[in-house]
Amino acid sequence: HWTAEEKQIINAIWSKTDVGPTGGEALATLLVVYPWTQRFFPDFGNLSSATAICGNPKVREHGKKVLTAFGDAIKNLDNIKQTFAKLSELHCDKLHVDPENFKLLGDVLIIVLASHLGKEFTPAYHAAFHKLVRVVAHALAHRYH
Ligand code: ZNH
Repeated sequence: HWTAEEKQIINAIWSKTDVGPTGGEALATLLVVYPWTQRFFPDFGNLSSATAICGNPKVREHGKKVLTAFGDAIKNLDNIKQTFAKLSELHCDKLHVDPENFKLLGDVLIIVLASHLGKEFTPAYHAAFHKLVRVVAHALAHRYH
C-alpha cells in the first residue's frame, strides 16, 4: 500500500538519518514533552530536567535501539506487521506500554527529522513519513487488538 514516490521519499529520509543521535534526540524529546512517558523507564536514572534527560546515556542508548528497530520497518515496508509481531507482544504483554505512546513517539520523530532536514522536508515528505509512523504504531499495537 505504498506508492513508488512514498517509498523513494522514506528511503531518502532514512539514508540521511543517523540512528544513534536521532534516536537519542527523539526519545529525549518524548520524555521532556510528554513527561508521563518517563514512568516506563524507572531504571534510567536522572530524568529530573530537560538537560538531565538530553544528557542521559541510557536515554541515548535506548533511543538508538528504538530507531534501529524502526529502520527494520523501513527495510520491510510491505511487511511491517510481521516484522513487528514480536515487538508488539513485548510492548503489550510485558511492558504494558499504552499504544497512544507509539503515536506520540512517531510525531516527535517527525519533528526531529524535519528540524534536521530543513527545507528538504517538504509537505510530501511529511505526508509519506507521517503515514509510515502511523503504520509502525499500528503494527506495534497489533497485539492489543
Ligand atoms: Zn519500545 C524496548 C522498539 C516505542 C517503551 N522497544 C524496546 C526494544 C525495542 C523497542 C527494539 C528492545 C527490545 C528488546 O530488548 O528485545 N519501541 C520500539 C519501537 C517503537 C517503540 C520501534 C516505536 C516506533 N517503546 C516505545 C514507546 C515506549 C516504549 C513509545 C514508551 C513510552 N520499549 C519501551 C520499554 C522498553 C522497550 C520500557 C524496555 C526497556 C528496557 O530495556 O528495560
